[in-house]
Amino acid sequence: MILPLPSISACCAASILFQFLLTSILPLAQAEPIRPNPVVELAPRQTIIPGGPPCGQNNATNRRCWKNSWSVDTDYDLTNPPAFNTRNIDLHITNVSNWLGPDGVRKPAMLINGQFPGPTLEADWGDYMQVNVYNDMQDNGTSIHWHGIRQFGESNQDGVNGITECPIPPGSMKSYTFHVTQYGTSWYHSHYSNQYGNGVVGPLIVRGPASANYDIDLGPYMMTDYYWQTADRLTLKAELVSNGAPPDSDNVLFRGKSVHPTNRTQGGSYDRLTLTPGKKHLLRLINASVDNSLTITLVGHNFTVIATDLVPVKPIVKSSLFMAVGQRYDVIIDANQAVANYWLNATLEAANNCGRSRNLFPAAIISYSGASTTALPTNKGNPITATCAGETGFVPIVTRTIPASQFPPVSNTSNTLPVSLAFPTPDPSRGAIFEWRVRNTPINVEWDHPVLEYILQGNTSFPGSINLVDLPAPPNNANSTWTFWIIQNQFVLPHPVHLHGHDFLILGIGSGTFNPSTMTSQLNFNNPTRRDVVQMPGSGWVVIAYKMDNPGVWLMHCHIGWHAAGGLGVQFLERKSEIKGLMKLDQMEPNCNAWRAYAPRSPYLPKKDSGLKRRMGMGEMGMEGESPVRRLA
Ligand SMILES: *[C@@H]1O[C@H](CO)[C@@H](O)[C@H](O)[C@H]1NC(C)=O
Ligand SMILES: *[C@@H]1O[C@H](CO)[C@@H](O)[C@H](O)[C@H]1NC(C)=O
Ligand SMILES: *[C@@H]1O[C@H](CO)[C@@H](O)[C@H](O)[C@H]1NC(C)=O
Ligand SMILES: *[C@@H]1O[C@H](CO)[C@@H](O)[C@H](O)[C@H]1NC(C)=O
Ligand SMILES: *[C@@H]1O[C@H](CO)[C@@H](O)[C@H](O)[C@H]1NC(C)=O
Ligand SMILES: *[C@@H]1O[C@H](CO)[C@@H](O)[C@H](O)[C@H]1NC(C)=O
Ligand SMILES: *[C@@H]1O[C@H](CO)[C@@H](O)[C@H](O)[C@H]1NC(C)=O
Ligand SMILES: *[C@@H]1O[C@H](CO)[C@@H](O)[C@H](O)[C@H]1NC(C)=O
Ligand SMILES: *[C@@H]1O[C@H](CO)[C@@H](O)[C@H](O)[C@H]1NC(C)=O
Ligand SMILES: *[C@@H]1O[C@H](CO)[C@@H](O)[C@H](O)[C@H]1NC(C)=O
Ligand SMILES: [Cu+2]
Repeated sequence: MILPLPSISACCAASILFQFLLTSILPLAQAEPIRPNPVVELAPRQTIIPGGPPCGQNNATNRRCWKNSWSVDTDYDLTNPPAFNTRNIDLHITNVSNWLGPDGVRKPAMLINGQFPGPTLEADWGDYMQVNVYNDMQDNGTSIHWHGIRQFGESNQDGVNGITECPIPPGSMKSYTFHVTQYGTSWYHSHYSNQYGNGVVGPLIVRGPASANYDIDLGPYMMTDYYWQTADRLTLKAELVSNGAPPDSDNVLFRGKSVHPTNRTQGGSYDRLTLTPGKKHLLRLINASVDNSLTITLVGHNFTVIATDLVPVKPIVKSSLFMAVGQRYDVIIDANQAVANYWLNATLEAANNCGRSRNLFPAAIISYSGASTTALPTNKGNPITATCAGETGFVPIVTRTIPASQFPPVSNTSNTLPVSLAFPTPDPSRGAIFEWRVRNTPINVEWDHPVLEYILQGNTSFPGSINLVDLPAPPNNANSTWTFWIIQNQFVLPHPVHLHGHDFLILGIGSGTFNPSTMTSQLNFNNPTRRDVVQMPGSGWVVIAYKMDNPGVWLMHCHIGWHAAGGLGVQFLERKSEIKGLMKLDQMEPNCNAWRAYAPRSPYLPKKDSGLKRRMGMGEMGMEGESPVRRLA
């Protein structure tokens, strides 16, 4: 099971041969582990001279610097430290039917290495990661996405089943190998339907420079909504129009912990994070929710934001922070108050427009070292009124400015992506369902025929149902061409929109309908907020732009699990003629073949070939007595 380190190119010819022998000798029907090889050769290792010129060591008073030559000012899209290390990690995904959750309630769960959240993946800026994902479940495929990782030239490592790969079938293993060309805080999660809502999720942090000094890196601080029923069952409830709003979460967890929402004696405990008095602490906030957006406050303290998703920004002080699903903030907390315990509160918007929880006061404890380690904070703080509006006004350190003249001509509507809601009844026995559409299409990807396999086969007959936008090649393949998208929300609910493979510039956000012929002056082309998730307002619009410099296929979707499962996604095929030359697409074939051999044996597959892809009969007899809904979330 142990692979040789994929360190430098010399290793790889032998290991490709080994791979070939392995996959050709072993019958796929036995679902033997599939082990694709590293795809991109590593740059030579660089010697680090401690304290050497020109920037200096990264230390508490010099966080802007990194490894002598690199700093927070380095344009990471153009250059980043060569691979100093290869990070090898094994992730085993299991299905546990009677798991004792952190709040004292037993429930079915899917865990990574036996834990929830999964282990924190850690790397240094520029490292090469090799993550071996073992599917140790009986009845689901899986597919792990490294949220926010640019996957530059490595689209086939993005981990999106039906787009960049086939799902990994039960009993198989897949090695993901990729570079981390940016630094900061992110997370990884399953992209197999709503599997991440069952627990297949964990933090991913990449150490690098920072735009402000801090003393202590406290690591990831993941907050997530939490449900006692499985995501598979909840997805079926959430889709039904007759059920109204999606299910309330049973709890909100902080670093995987919380008290029981209604009965403190039943179990569970508040998460406690310790601060050192007088020191500045880096905390990496992650909203890994399925549905609930949270506004975070810390009694008696402010947050100094230094990064939005993976983009370092000029430090900005906030007394509260709204976090949409999938968003991250690196913040510095100054422990300059009295030694005591303080509440960290998450407040949800009251009208249920961005989620609701049975836990009415989700909270964790921030405890100064020296304070009681058991007492609860005494100061309840002042309640805030939370909204569903995203934070704005951040200024990225590495600037991006677009010539306004590049913005598509007025009256050009081909760059508009209307997002709408429909209520079809594809299956009369269940009634009307919520169907989310982009460009009037609910995305429905083909697990057994991912887009990159179309590219491998030279097949451009993409079905309309996969909602693929084949972007025209930029003139002369220039890396500096921007593509612009007006995302127009035709319904009252906001959506956190996430793009793979790129950080986008948020040129503007507003209410009502964006009219390009009269409203272009409202857009900011001069280094606006840049990130990989934007909160699009209900009945409003957002205009984004990204640079067409990353050949591959990139999903853009709502990060609310129920909405993505209900079709809210579109995918961009970028510079398709260059993809085959950049990555070894044939490496996906053993896994795809194993998946195609497995699928007919699954009690839940294949799905009925309607818009919903639901299979009746046998599929209804699973753990939750339900069947799959849609292939992508
Ligand atoms: C941090 O690094 C800077 C620049 O290399 C150096 O001048 C300073 O003395 C270092 N500080 C500490 C506390 O080591
Ligand atoms: C709270 O939980 C305890 C321990 O499980 C149980 O004995 C008690 O009946 C519960 N109280 C309520 C009001 O449900
Ligand atoms: C996470 O995002 C969801 C959806 O946007 C939101 O409802 C929830 O309040 C967020 N959670 C936090 C802790 O910010
Ligand atoms: C938090 O920020 C506000 C507004 O900038 C300021 O008035 C307040 O003093 C700050 N609080 C702390 C504890 O630094
Ligand atoms: C913070 O959470 C605690 C515990 O749930 C609660 O008592 C307090 O009222 C909350 N404070 C705010 C400002 O939400
Ligand atoms: C809209 O813009 C695209 C590219 O930006 C261009 O190919 C197309 O011809 C334009 N259409 C109209 C109607 O101007
Ligand atoms: C191309 O893909 C389409 C849709 O999956 C399929 O029907 C067709 O047979 C494929 N063509 C070739 C030449 O493989
Ligand atoms: C675009 O960037 C790639 C990768 O850095 C480089 O190989 C290529 O030459 C660039 N293309 C142009 C036209 O500059
Ligand atoms: C999880 O375990 C239950 C009970 O053993 C089983 O019914 C279900 O099919 C399993 N699910 C997966 C994804 O393996
Ligand atoms: C995954 O397994 C669960 C049972 O654990 C089942 O309800 C669900 O339908 C399965 N999903 C797929 C797409 O196989
Ligand atoms: Cu949504």
